[in-house]
Amino acid sequence: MDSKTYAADFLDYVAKKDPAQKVFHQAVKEVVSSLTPVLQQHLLYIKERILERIVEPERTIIFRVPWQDDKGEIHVNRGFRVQYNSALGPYKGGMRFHNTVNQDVLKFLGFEQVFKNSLTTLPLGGGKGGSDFDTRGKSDSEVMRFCHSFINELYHHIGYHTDIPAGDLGCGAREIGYMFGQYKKLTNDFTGAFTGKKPNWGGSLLRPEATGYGVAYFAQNMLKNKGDSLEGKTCIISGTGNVGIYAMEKLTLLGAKVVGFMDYDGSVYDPDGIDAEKLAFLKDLVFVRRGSLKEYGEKFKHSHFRSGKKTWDIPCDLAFPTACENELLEEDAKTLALNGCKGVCEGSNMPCTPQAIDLIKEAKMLYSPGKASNAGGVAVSGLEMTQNSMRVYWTREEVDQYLQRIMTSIHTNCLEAAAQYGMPGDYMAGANIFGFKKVADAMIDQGLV
Ligand code: 2IT
Repeated sequence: MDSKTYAADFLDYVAKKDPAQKVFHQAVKEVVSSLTPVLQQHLLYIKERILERIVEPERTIIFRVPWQDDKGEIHVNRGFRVQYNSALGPYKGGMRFHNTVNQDVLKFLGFEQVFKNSLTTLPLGGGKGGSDFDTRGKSDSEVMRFCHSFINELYHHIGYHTDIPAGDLGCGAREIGYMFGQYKKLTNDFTGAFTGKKPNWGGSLLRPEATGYGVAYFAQNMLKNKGDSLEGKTCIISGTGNVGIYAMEKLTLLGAKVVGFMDYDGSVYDPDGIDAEKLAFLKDLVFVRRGSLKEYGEKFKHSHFRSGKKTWDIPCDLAFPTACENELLEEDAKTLALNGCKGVCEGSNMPCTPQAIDLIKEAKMLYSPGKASNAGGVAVSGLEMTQNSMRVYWTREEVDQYLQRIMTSIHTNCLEAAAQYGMPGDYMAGANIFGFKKVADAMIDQGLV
């Protein structure tokens, strides 16, 4: 069978099966586009119908989440957990609490997670969950009541050897704490059934920093492979959440100069670059006071806030999208290319649109897909599980060493897989191929289940 025709027919089949799930289709297409040479060489994957099996979550749980606000009003949200693939280990992946959450978004995120987790080299299956509940504007007690209600149903379906949720957009240590508390109450069992816990009751040091640090390590590896380094490189970043802020911190520590970043309201251009003092201010502004970046622009000389503007027109050597899916469009990629940008390293999941990716590749920029360069977060979640199993705590330095080693392995594995299948230097192809093969082979070993 011709693998190109098979892949095209397969994408048609996926689109017809769930016509409304557009972001999910985008994620599937991105993976399958890299797999033609793999399918050609390993017809067993076609015979075993691995693609048809791998796009279907093993199980999806959808449930009612009723909760009361501080005034006593009753609200109903929808809860989800997509238990995507357990060929390599228990389902593992974050929870997104945001009003844009629906089954389409969680299937895309869960699908990505399967390959990302495979890339980490750790024994992790893939899953994702969440709710259309928006944590923004809610009090702590409202968030607690919501999280408890959410777990009143979900506790039946998760567990230390089954499915281990963590955070994602709108779900941080506070939400993990409330969910863990209720899980423990209902099961009477103190186990590492969640990651992203606070370090004083089972969390791993460096988990909050891990995704952002990992992105910086991955960029460092990409440049090193070209005989270059981060030293003196100007960088721009998009989101100013956990991923963005800690990417800025590590990039700065590694000698780069972060000159632009943004939030929902606009972006900051700081030609002098961020430093330790400015980062401390930013962390307090974003994590503690939840204020606007406007304050940064007013406080630091030479920097200014650009209301309503994205960050991508700020000239840079490297760009790091770290906010959400489809945040970097074709026209943004064009601007980056015109400004001489040398690489785009994804910190969020699927931030570049397919058209933007084509343009980035045509312009011969380095490009790393999120499932490779943002895998540091879930990798340290895996290390949190290991520490919980052993009932030990590792130091920051120990976790950081593991993280660096894992990011280097992911980088090497991507390059080797891409070269092996005739696409040298293509990190996207390499990530998809390496991630896919490991899961596919395990599925074949385990039979039709
Ligand atoms: O997208 C991701 O990799 C995450 N939200 C983290 C998942 C995890 O289990 O730590």
